[in-house]
Amino acid sequence: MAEHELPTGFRYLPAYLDRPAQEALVEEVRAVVAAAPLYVPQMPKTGRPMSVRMTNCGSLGWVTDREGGYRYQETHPLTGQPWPAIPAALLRIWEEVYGYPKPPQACLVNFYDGEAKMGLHQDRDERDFEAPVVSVSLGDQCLFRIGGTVRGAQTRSFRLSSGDVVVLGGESRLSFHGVDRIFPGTSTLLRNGGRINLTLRRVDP
Ligand code: MD3
Ligand code: FE
Repeated sequence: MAEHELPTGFRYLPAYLDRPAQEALVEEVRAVVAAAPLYVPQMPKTGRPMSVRMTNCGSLGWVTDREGGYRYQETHPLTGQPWPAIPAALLRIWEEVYGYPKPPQACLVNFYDGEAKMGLHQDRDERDFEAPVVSVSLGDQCLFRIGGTVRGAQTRSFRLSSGDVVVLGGESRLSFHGVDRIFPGTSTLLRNGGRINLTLRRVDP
């Protein structure tokens, strides 16, 4: 990645979803959360709680706790039940933005309240790095940061707004990224505020 540039394969699609589509997707997420409640993930080894609350839909879900660390599994860690299905509207976005030949297996649902953030990290618990990660933002804006594929490389920051889609393919698939802060009160989509991020992922090659 050249300095001042974003890694190749990174695509930012602002306002990909209009307001009615965002509202419909929020209803789908509410149904997912009703079946698979949001929970507080723990960092491996330390057990330190993350500030984001999480759940999943799809045949696999990404989970983390003190004992087991980062992993994908077929069931919700608290209910023991299979994750609910990925909503059709999300499967359509996955097909539209990249055309990957296989469907996503996991959709991680991250909920950020006004104080939540996510430190700079790579997503490398999947076995298929050819598949992109596709992110959909709903609700309050956030300050998103993306860097290179080695920690310490220059990073760039920008705001993600409700309805924005980000596609992380190619080189960007293994880039460091995180969420530095939420901007409370910047969206009317969610009655009680906050931000939802949905990331579609393929785990198996
Ligand atoms: C760049 N989520 O769930 S979405 C995550 O807004 C995660 O909740 C953030 O990082 C959020 O792992 C960022 C945008 C995103 C997602 C996955 C990526 C950017 C990425 C994977 C590789 C590189
Ligand atoms: Fe990530």
